[in-house]
Amino acid sequence: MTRIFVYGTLKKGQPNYYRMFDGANGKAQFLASALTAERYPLVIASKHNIPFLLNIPGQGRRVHGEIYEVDDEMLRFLDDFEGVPTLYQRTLVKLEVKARGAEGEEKEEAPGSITEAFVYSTTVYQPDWPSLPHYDNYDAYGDHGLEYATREARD
Ligand code: PCA
Repeated sequence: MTRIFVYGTLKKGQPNYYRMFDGANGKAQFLASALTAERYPLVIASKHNIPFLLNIPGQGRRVHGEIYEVDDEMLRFLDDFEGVPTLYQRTLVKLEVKARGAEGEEKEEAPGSITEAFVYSTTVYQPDWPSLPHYDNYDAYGDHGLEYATREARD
């Protein structure tokens, strides 16, 4: 089992959430909501309006998201879906737990505690991306108006 922190389209209510709960892809279980211990630029970029957490700690804002525990099958599915290692790289990130789910009974998921999980971040980006607007809580349907192009909608 592996813990991943999702901050983009995989969060609850976002366009790719259902993929984590499609049994054909493996298993996922919600552990806790959390935010990054450090600041990172979270930008919406590319012609598909994809959210990217740029791996530049200390710039941007602390980013809110959700921690899930996934099995090896789901981890392989997500790595493939997120285009690891070209589009994103899966890196470890330090997190501050906000609230845990009913299942998150381990001590390390207590609110306020610092924990660690994998995140899909990137060091592969266009020179202007760091100066795009920085978000702290991605919402594909937010008033930024940058509509996310689902995988199926891309040409
Ligand atoms: N999917 C991953 C990375 C960005 C995205 O849209 C996530 O939600 O964390």
